[in-house]
Order: sequence, then structure tokens, then C-alpha cells
Amino acid sequence: MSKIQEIAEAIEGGKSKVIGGLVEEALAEGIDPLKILNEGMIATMGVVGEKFKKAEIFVPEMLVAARAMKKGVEVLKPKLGGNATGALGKCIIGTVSGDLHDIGKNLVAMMIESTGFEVIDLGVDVPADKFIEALKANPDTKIVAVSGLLTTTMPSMKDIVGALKSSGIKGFKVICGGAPITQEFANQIGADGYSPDAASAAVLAKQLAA
Ligand code: B1M
Repeated sequence: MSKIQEIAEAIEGGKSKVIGGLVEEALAEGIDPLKILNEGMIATMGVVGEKFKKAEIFVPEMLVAARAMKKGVEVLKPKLGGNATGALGKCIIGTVSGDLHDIGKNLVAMMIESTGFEVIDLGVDVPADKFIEALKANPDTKIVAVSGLLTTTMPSMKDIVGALKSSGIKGFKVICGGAPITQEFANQIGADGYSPDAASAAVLAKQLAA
């Protein structure tokens, strides 16, 4: 079995104690950190999601898989990080209210930080007024990044973007993303940008902040 397969199986099985060691072994074998992330980890969460959808597994199994993935990402983070200087300005990020998913949001935060932004992470289940509060406390913010994973909380994203845009605060751009979000939805709710994954979110943030 390849190391990537071992990592995938450990994540799917929620093996938080062994995942760190496996990721270290994969790195020592010279496997590209992005390959480990994309093929060993992110793809596996897709498999976990499909099994949940078919009722082959339930919330506790999704939760332990998520925990294992987070442990793996911790080991991978120094290898993925680049220019974490904060020189490009501030980026406020959070997952929309009603939504507790944070793995994708954390990856986006990590990539945006490594591109050169100072990231202010508001966490999960963040309502519009918390985004506004953070923006008022950091009026020099260049990017507000909003993540959402549930179709049921897409209206929260619309509310947040609407509130940000009508706040009267100028000089920042709003980007959004997450599994159910599309460019079309982003346009509809008045966001300045959309990206499908963490790496392209960082590129977009840099372009919009320039
Ligand atoms: Co939940 N969950 N979950 N879940 N979960 C999904 C999202 C689901 C698709 C599973 C499924 O049914 N196939 C489904 C949503 C269906 C829908 O809305 N149509 C679902 C459901 C239904 C639920 C609950 C309602 C289940 C229940 O309780 N009955 C519940 C909701 C709780 C809540 O939020 N209120 C729930 C709970 C959970 C756990 C807590 C157990 C756990 C989350 C743990 C955590 O995050 N700390 C969990 C998990 C792990 C998943 C799946 C399996 C994996 C999510 C993940 O981390 N993926 C997920 C299935 C799936 O995604 N296929 C599922 C890996 C991650 C890297 O990808 O987050 O998509 P993702 O991020 C990507 C891109 O989307 C993008 O970049 C990242 C990759 O580069 N991106 C952005 C994300 N944010 C961005 C922002 C940007 C730009 C790009 O700009 C700002």
C-alpha cells in the first residue's frame, strides 16, 4: 500500500494518533506536501462525505475523520506555508453562522497567510455582526473571506455579504467559497470574488488587494 493510501485510510478511520507519523514518513519519502494534502486528505473527506450521504457512516465517524485530518494538516502546515509576513495587509476570515465546518476555512486561512496576509480568524458559526465588528476594529482590512459548506446556510452568506457591503466601511473586498458555492451565487450575493479551493483563494485575495 502506498503512503498516500495509508494516510487516506488513517483519515477515513479517524486514526488521529497515527496520522502525524504517517504524514512525516510521507514527507521523508519526498512526497510533495500538496499531493499529500489533495490526494491523501481532501479526497478522503470527499469519500467520507459520500459514505455519510449513503448512510454507511454517521456524524461521529465524520467527526473523527475531521479530527484526524486536522492533526495531519498540523504536521503538513510548515511545509505548505510560504511568505507569512503580513505585508499584504489584513484578511478577516470565518465560516458563516449556522455552519460548524472549518477544515476548508482553515486551509484557506493557511494559504492566504502564507501568501503574505495577516489573518484574523473569527472561527465558525460567525454571524454578520461579528464580521462587521471585526472590520470596524480593523479598518485597514483588505480582504474579508467567507466560507460556507452547507446549502442550508447559503442564505447566511448572502446576509453577511450584504451587511459588509452596506456597512459604509470602504477599502476591502469580500471573497467567498465552500462546497455548495458557485461563481454564479457569489455574483448574485454581491461578493467581489469566488474561488473553488484554498490555493486559488490565496491568489484571488492577492489580486483583489493589489
Ligand atoms: Co458535514 N456535511 N455536516 N460535518 N461534512 C458535509 C458538508 C456534507 C456535504 C456531507 C454529505 O452529506 N455528503 C453535508 C452537507 C450537505 C448539504 O448542505 N447539501 C454535511 C452535513 C449534512 C452535515 C450535518 C448537517 C450532519 C448532521 O448533523 N446531520 C452537520 C452540520 C453541522 C453544522 O455545521 N451546523 C455536519 C457536521 C459535520 C462534522 C462536525 C461532523 C464534520 C465537520 C468537522 C469540522 O469541520 N471541524 C463534518 C464533515 C467532516 C463533513 C465532510 C465529510 C467533509 C468536510 C471537509 O472538511 N472537507 C463534508 C463532505 C464533503 O465535503 N464532501 C460534509 C474537506 C475540506 C478541505 O473541503 O471544506 O469543501 P471544503 O473546503 C474546500 C473548498 O470548499 C474550498 O477550499 C477547500 C479546499 O481547498 N473552500 C473555500 C472552503 N471555504 C472556502 C472559502 C473561500 C474559498 C474556497 O473563500 C473565502
